[in-house]
Amino acid sequence: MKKTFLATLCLMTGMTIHAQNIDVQPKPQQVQETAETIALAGSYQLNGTDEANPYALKKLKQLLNAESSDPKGLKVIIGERGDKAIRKYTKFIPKQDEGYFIRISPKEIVLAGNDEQGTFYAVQTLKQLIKDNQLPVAEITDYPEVRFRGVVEGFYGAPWSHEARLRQLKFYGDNKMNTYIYGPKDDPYHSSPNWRLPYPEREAKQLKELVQVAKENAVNFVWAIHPGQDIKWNQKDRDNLLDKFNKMYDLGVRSFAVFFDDISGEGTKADKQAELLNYIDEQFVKVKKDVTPLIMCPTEYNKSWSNVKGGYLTTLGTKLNPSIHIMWTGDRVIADMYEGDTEKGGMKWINNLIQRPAYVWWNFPVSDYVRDHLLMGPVYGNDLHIANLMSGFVTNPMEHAESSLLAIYGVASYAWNPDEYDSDKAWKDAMKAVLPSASKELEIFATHNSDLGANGHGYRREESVALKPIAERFLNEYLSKGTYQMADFLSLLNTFTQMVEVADILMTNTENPALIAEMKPWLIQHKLMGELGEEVLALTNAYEQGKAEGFLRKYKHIKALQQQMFDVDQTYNQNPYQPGVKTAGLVIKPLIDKTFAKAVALYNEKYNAQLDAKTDYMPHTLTSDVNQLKHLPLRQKTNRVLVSPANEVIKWQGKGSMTIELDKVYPLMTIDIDFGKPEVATWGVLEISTNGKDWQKVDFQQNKNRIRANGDKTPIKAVRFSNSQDKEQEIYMRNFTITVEK
Ligand code: LOG
Repeated sequence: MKKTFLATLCLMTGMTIHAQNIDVQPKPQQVQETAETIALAGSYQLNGTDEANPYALKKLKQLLNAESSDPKGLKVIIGERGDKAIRKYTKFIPKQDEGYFIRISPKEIVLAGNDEQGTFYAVQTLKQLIKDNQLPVAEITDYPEVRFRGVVEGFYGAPWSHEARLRQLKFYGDNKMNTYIYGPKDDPYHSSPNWRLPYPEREAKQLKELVQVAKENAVNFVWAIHPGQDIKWNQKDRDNLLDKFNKMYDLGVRSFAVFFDDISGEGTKADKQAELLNYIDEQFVKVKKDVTPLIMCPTEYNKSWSNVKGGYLTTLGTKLNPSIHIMWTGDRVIADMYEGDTEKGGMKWINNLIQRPAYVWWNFPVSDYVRDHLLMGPVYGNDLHIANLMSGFVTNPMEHAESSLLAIYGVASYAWNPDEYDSDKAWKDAMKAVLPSASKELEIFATHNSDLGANGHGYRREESVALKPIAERFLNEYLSKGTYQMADFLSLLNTFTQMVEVADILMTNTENPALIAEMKPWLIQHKLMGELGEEVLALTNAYEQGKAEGFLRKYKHIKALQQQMFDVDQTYNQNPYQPGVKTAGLVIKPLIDKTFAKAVALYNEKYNAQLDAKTDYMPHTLTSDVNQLKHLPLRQKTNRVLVSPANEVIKWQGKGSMTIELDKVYPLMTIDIDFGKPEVATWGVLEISTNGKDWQKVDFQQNKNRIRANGDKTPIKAVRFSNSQDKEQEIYMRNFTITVEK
């Protein structure tokens, strides 16, 4: 009501108001609109077509369905600063890179970019303005606050498919992201030792296509190389690198990056890295002329891994040519960005050291260290007022390309206009963009699939936010008094039923098959979790009503559901890192498990029974004074206990140790270790203990990187591995498996 009144008032007085009806994502910097709309004419007199950005023009023609110009049609003027057709509007065009000005009036439509990129974005905005064949009479002045916005395909695990990438590039164009950095860790031609080799024909052809499609969507395709693990600091490897870059150049690539993350040894030297980058800058970038400034990812790419006194970052800061961007993941590997200061941390801290604004590599929603989780929650946590402290902001996504689009959309919105960023709105709009036919169902699923669970990096996300207070109240009352409020019971029941419903609806959705295929294991698990919740509530109810038989019936069904969930966990998504399928782990699963345990305890007491209330849990523990080890999850597979592998280099300080304590004493079969290094025997000591207190050293054989100790069925309660010396060791946690007899 109020809105209509205001709008009418505006129309009568010719006054304009801030965006009310216009709903464009990322949110434009300035919108002036009236309540008036114009109907799309069907025929258009196109002006500026000979000078305007051809890709923008192509999109415009598709959008208006106007292949050719009609002198009697509605006047549409398109172009960028300097073009004849839009000269009259120059003073309205914002001076910012990629900025644009749009005017929609009954007389004409003006799409004026500050540069070619800007014109393209003007068309993208126009596309979002069309509703029911109408356009609002309005003016928009817009530009991004962060210069480079996009995605770094930089995770470990299966690289995205060619089809997935094509779809991504279009999505970036639609959402005004201008950067795609290609750097999947598991592409052998990106990393050691094969970075020196050219791509085989098929891959080369696909990359060429990606570069072209990126161009059509106003996205810079940046090809990254990851040579640090085995690079030699000599002319030969310089030539190898430039040969490779030249091959990529021939495929059309005009933007390049060099990554030195997650390496150890010679390759980590700052002065050598800087020399190489400057060499590429001078011998390649500056020579080619049409190549954009280099991007590099340092070895000390986050504060917790950097040793300021060691001088690594300062060396890069002083030696690297000023045009070269330096990437940064924040205070930790997985971290959110904030202003900070030069003393303690944050953007100001790093910028001071590297003498330029950092190029942010945001490690969300990447899930390569929590592969059993799907991260579909909203984008939040980054400061909204630090755009001027960064040169770029790219997100590292999940190996699940479609599912990552929710977060990518949020990042697109954040990086364009951070001051106006609305996390919840961007998240909901993303779901409408990704799965319009079932966005509500997707929202419910995503609400419960946001957190990462306990993990080595300590990064967590909110989950099941609306349900949390209800779950807490229910649990408090039920655990302490065995009672609950009916209203809470009913809202929990409603939530569980909804989980079942949305899982079914999404599983059969055909609108976005790639998305549904990625989500499938989690949808199956989600449905089971909903059913489990329903039945656990029914169990509490049966107890309360004194129905012992009904209780036992529900109990049996619950056990069967738990078994099915375990089977799903053991069957789907069986990667060697964090295999399995976890869902709703932050609020809902603990709620269900604790309620179940309490109901069973009440029953056992009343009927003097001994029903087992165990839900799945990890009975063994890992402790360590090595920071990067202490949060690594354990896994149990029949008769084996394993430490989850980590992707990055682990700095194992002198005298540091790691202990795995089992729930009880078992006969030891073998201990298998792979630290990715051959010389472990010179510093490492392996010990076992029958009681967790007294230790006995065990011998092991080493074959290249693999270590094995035979247990001869010695009874063990705990295993310990220590760095016996004072010197820090750099290792990879590839494998640590204790096999026992069960
Ligand atoms: C890697 C990255 C990986 C991410 C999350 C950077 C700069 N490098 O710990 O490839 O996807 O963390 O696991 C990294 O973040 N290493």
